[in-house]
Amino acid sequence: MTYQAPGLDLSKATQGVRASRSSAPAGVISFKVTNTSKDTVHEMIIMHLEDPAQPLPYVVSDAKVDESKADDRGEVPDLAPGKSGTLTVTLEPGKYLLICNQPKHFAAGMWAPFEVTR
Ligand SMILES: [Cu+2]
Repeated sequence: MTYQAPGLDLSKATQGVRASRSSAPAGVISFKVTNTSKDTVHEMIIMHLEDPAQPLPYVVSDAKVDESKADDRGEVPDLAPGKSGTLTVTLEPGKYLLICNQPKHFAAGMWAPFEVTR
């Protein structure tokens, strides 16, 4: 996959982000996010992909996507296990990635593509 960070082997991914739908029309979009894990804090960040062919900027020493260099469009921050949160944003057409950026989680497979259509 083109979304993985350089040097990461996602074939052993142990975590994931599952979106109930993979696209939505442009405009106001609400995300309801639930952390279905039993013991781990997760979050959900919407990253707009300027160039979907390029991987997100990744800081290996932090084991995180570099949020300051990515096009962050909003997030549901730290959700305790079993908790839910909502986020309403206005998105223009394009390719996005829904990620969890707790340390090591992106590399463990916590991302899902999302498309905003016209
Ligand atoms: Cu996570």
